[in-house]
Amino acid sequence: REYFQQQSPLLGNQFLEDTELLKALKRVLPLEVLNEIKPDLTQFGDRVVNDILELGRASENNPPKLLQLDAWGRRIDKIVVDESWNKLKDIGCKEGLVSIGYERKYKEFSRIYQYIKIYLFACSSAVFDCPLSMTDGGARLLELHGTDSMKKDELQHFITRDPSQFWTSGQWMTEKTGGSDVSGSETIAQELTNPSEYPKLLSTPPTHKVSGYKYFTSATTSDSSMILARDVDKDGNGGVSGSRGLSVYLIKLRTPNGELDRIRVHKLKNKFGTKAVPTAELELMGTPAVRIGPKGRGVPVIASILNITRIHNVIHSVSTMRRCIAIGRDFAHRRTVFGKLLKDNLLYLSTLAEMELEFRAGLHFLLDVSLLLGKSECCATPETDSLLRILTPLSKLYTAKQSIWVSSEGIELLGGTGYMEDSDMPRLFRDTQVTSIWEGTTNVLSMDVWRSLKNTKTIECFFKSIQDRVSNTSGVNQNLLPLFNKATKSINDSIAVIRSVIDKVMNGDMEYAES
Ligand code: MFK
Ligand code: FAD
Repeated sequence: REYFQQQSPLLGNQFLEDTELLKALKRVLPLEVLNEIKPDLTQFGDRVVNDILELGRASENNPPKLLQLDAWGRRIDKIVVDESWNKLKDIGCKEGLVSIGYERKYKEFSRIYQYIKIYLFACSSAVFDCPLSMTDGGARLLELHGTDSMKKDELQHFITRDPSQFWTSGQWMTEKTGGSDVSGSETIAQELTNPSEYPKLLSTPPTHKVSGYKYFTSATTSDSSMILARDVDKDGNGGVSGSRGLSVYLIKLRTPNGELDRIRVHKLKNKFGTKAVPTAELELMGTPAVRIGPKGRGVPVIASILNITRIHNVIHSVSTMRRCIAIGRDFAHRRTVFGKLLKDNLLYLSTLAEMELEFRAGLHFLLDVSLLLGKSECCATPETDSLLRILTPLSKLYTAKQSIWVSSEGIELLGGTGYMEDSDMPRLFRDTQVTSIWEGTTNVLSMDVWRSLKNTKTIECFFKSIQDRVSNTSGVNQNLLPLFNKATKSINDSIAVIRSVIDKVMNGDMEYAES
């Protein structure tokens, strides 16, 4: 007997099929830029559902392993990753997933081009966007705070398109004492008395050695890392307490023969998601390091990474929403229930529509923040910088929460099969669950939004940008104008309420603030 066989949902070219993306790009990019980058986005839209997706699946199915001891009991602490993971690194490099943002061929629009490529890549790549995001952040940190020799050397390794020269970089802040609050960090940096005794692994000879236990270190197969450490004297004493005693240090993880340089990997984390990304608990054991930026300014210096990786987080969240919807929409054309295809079922469509709304909001948010970042790098004004400062944490915290909801719905869209590992939906859900935790939890980012609002200029820019947008009726369907006007009024009313809250708090009415 022949039994019924359900057709599986299929993914087509992820750029060409994404009609909202094309509309949104027309809004934010000059036509000549869009026309120039379209062929590249089109070829990449194909790759992410072919070879890249296959590599991502292979990485996911062969997660990293830690070999702590060799056959003779010698500590080697080797993290073994599947070959597919290394291939994803090469592809990321050759496709310019970091470099496009620094070549700046399209000036302030380059970030949009770069980030849309990563948006296409993220959900097929087993979260290889994680190491790329930290490398991007590291590159920005070096541009802003690196020495001339770092800009000529290490920065070039981060932004090259030559895989044989490409370095990825980590960002090691979190310790057992805290990830949101790094003030209790125990890792110390001691000035070296004998730098010449250390091999020269970076462009600058090491100035310090760092020692301490880092509790979460993602992409631990990276070539280098930026770490927070507390400056102490040569004997390991003294040091300013709290976060004002911390500085940023750059380390090279391995010696030329591939062995970790005075680093012990104690374990690989057993994670809910991001299974292909090696995340370790490790100990720095006097690892040679070079300070970047001023002593004691570690938090604001490393914030230049955070402000980039938080945008990558937005990319990942929005990409997840889009991928779940793409799978669900295709399925709706293939699955029949109660005599008709799901695509003709209004209740099913209304679920998809709610998901689509969150996705579109997130996509436009992402493009606006990417453009602001591009502007702040190429043609900054006080307004762009103020808006970027508040919209970065806001977009990260909002899209993370929404992508968790959308991907949970995504599982249900496919019914029982959606709950099966090989439908891809559980992986998308698990991988996006972390977006509300790493790079600052929702509460911590809310505090960051609040901190940025303490600057009155930021408040003015923020509300003006919203009001400009809601008063612009061009492109609004005439039939929907009354609804649009109603929404505009409600947004303006909300702004008035928020303003009065901010005023009261700024004037010291803390009782009101707490209530
Ligand atoms: C796939 C996509 C993404 C992939 C991700 C890759 C995996 C990586 C995973 C990670 O999670 S890496 C670790 C991420 N860790 C965090 O995000 C830490 C979360 N905690 C915070 O953000 C806290 O708010 C913070 C550590 C910054 C609090 O530290 P402090 O020392 O109590 O901060 P304080 O006193 O508020 O600020 C110190 C200075 O830094 C101030 O400048 P001034 O000294 O000049 O006044 C602040 O203005 C400045 N600052 C803080 N946050 C800033 C900032 N400046 C610019 N931008 C910011 N975001
Ligand atoms: P805590 O800071 O202890 O937070 C616990 C709870 O308290 C949270 O709900 C939080 O929202 C809440 N909270 C904290 N402060 C406040 C406040 N002021 N007001 C209200 N509520 C508050 N870190 C790195 O440095 N490098 C990495 O590569 C890295 N990779 C990671 C990979 C994964 C998969 C994960 C899960 C984490 C990774 N982290 C990494 C760590 C991550 O950044 C931290 O877990 C995160 O910042 C939260 O810190 P915590 O775990 O110490 O939680």
